[in-house]
Formats: sequence, C-alpha cells, structure tokens
Amino acid sequence: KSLGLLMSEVDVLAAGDYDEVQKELMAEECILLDEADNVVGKESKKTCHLNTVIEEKGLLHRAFSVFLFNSEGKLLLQQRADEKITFPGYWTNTCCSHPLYREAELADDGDALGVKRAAIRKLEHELGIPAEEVPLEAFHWLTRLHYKAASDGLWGEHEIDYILMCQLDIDTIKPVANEVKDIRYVSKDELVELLAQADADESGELKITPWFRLVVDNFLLPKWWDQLDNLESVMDKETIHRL
Ligand code: DMA
Ligand code: MN
Repeated sequence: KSLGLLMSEVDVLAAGDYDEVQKELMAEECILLDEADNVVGKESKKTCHLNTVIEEKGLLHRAFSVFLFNSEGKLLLQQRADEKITFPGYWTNTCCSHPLYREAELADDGDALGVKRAAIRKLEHELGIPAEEVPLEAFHWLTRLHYKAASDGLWGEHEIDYILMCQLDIDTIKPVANEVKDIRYVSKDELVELLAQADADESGELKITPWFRLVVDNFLLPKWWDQLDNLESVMDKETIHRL
C-alpha cells in the first residue's frame, strides 16, 4: 500500500494533540474535483488535507475564500485560531472553507450558488455573522484559482478556490474561539504594511496564509481593490488561474 493511503487510514488525528472540535470537523465531506473543476467524488476533509495523499493521488478539492469589505473600503481580516489543524495562527482573508458534498452546496446556477451557501454557513460558524446580514445577493463570485501549499510536514492544501467578494457593513461579529483568534479591518495601505512586516519578521510569529498572499499579490492590490464599485468589470468566471 502507498504511504498516502496508509496515512488516510491511520489515526493521525488521534496521534496529535489537536482540538477535539477541530478533529471532528475533519470528518466533513469535501467535494473532489478534476482539474477543470468538474465534481468527481467526495472525500473526508482529513484525507483531502494530507500531503502524502495530495502528492500520491493528486487529490484536489473545492474551496472558497471570502473577502468582505465595509462601506469605507476596508477589508476584514481574521487570524486563524491556534486550534486550527492547518495554518494555525496565520492571518488571512475574512473567511475560508469548503462547500460540502451535499445537495445545497453542490448546487450550480452558473454563479457559484452552492459555494455562496457554504460561505454564508461559515461566516456564521467562524465569525458569528448572522446569515440575514450576508444574503446570497451580497456575494460576487470573481474567479477561481488552483493552488497547492503545505501547512507543515503532514497537512496541506490542494484546491480550486472560488473567490467571493462582498461589500457591506456588518453589525454583528462574534468570533468563535477555536476558529478565530483575532480580527481587524485594514485599508489597502495597512494591508501593504502588514505584509511588509510579515516579510521582515524574522521571529516567524507574523504569518500570512499562502492563498491570501496569492490573491493579494495577483489580483487584490493590482486590480480589484480599486474596482470595489465596479466588480463586474474584473469578474473572470471562465479562467481557473493556476498559481
Ligand atoms: C480552507 O479553509 C479553504 C481555503 C481557501 C484554504 P479552512 O482551513 O479555514 O477551512 P475550515 O474553516 O473549514 O477548517
Ligand atoms: Mn482545503
């Protein structure tokens, strides 16, 4: 048997010192994809995020990243909780997760309906933002990117990530402790400063997730941030950017 297959069966979660709730969430069913973003099956969140499985079987799954701006044009960032199994303590965009292999979140209306439903579910689950405050119509699906990144020796990502943007003022935010350690709104200049600080930080304490970096460097700073009032002009639903 290959190492990847063995790893997905062995109880790697029981062997580590992980948060009980985060461990249970590793049983969620992610959506498996081919490289053209066609659904080809399902697999546990745990198996999808094992580096050995990603390397040996090329397993690829569907994900989303929400970028929520307020009416002043500031972006809401979150610092992932230390309890997260992948990328703990990293600063990243507002909310990331996976649409699950269930009818509502597999739904395809040509405008990422299932993914938007998952985003509403997770904004509530991670940040305590009530679903009523982020209606489906608030989400703009901009594009997709296909990327791979290791978190540590054991865990990593290999995803087609749907990028969703919203601009609205949220009244209620109550971050959930084992999901989110901290939040802050940043202007464009403040984000540039934060990233420069992370680059210069030799202690390695200020960490930025790889997918957030990719989106910021390739799209957000050069193109999207200045088009918040005109997102239609920057939408690209056809391309799957390989980064
Ligand atoms: C996974 O996010 C999605 C991306 C784009 C990396 P995550 O690790 O925060 O997922 P979850 O919140 O479901 O653990
Ligand atoms: Mn993932």
